[in-house]
Amino acid sequence: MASVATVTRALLGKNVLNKCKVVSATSQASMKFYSTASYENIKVEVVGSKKNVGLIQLNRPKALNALCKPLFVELGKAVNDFDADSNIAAIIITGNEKAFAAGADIKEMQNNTYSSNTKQGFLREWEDISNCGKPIIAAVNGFALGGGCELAMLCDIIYAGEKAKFGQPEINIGTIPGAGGTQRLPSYVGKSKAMEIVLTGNFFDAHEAEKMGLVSKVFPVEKLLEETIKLAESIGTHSPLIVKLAKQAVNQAYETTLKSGLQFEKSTFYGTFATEDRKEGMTAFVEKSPPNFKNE
Ligand code: CO8
Repeated sequence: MASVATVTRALLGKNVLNKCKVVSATSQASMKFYSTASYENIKVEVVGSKKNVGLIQLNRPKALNALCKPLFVELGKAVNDFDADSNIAAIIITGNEKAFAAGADIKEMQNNTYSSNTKQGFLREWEDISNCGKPIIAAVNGFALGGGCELAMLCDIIYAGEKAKFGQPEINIGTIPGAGGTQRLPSYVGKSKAMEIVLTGNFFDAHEAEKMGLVSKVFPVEKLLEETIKLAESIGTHSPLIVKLAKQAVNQAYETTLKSGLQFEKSTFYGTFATEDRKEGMTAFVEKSPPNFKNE
């Protein structure tokens, strides 16, 4: 299956990424974090014309990117590193054309017990993803099943290739979704759809996912990464501080009651008036000039 480098090289070859130059992970001292060499289950690159987009590709193609613990430990580290890097505006998580991720690794968890899951906090590394302050975009081609669908839902925006297949098939293997499939899915697609998906284990395609509101946009398979990088770059034109606050505020809509969510939103909105970037943004608008945000 094509690697990130292969995909981006192919795109560059077609001249479609001429504004989204791929930066070698080791080409700049400031990017020493992102040497892929230290990872076995993911690949990490910095992309975009401003080198401000962190790209993480899940890389267990033979297992359809099944989410084993070592993969999740690496993914959590890569997300944390990008979150801590002030050069990075947004993060993309992707897979390959056949699979975003076909779920938690069934072979790894086959012999787990209730007691071992509880004692070890099975897959607690997943929390690293939801704790990230920067926007994370899932670029989903191929299967996003079980934990793969839940990983996509942990991200802030989902873009999909037209052959993507989503589903929560845990019911087929005698379990239930364990990382948000019973909680996030209903709030994104409504109770009846979520019940149907969770109780049947049936897959649904990218266009259905878009119709339900799970996915923002669907693209031809080969355009997906390019379009996702463009989206990340567009977010990257805004104040990182305000982007972070906006992300927190939208998340409140899903993580709290409407009343306290609206209160949180109002106080965050008021709070933006204590920032230089809010002042700059409104002044620039009134003066009809481009804003020069300082992350202050
Ligand atoms: N885990 C481990 N290995 C997998 C997984 C998986 N989830 N999915 C695929 N593989 C492996 C296959 O075993 C196979 O390996 P091998 O070549 O060694 O036999 C290889 O990937 C290729 O798979 P297939 O031959 O099956 O490929 P097909 O194209 O025929 O089928 C499917 C593709 C339909 C995706 C099929 O592989 C499938 O049904 N996979 C399982 C999907 C699934 O049930 N996912 C849900 C898993 S449970 C889960 O995710 C719970 C999450 C809970 C999180 C809790 C957090 C606290």
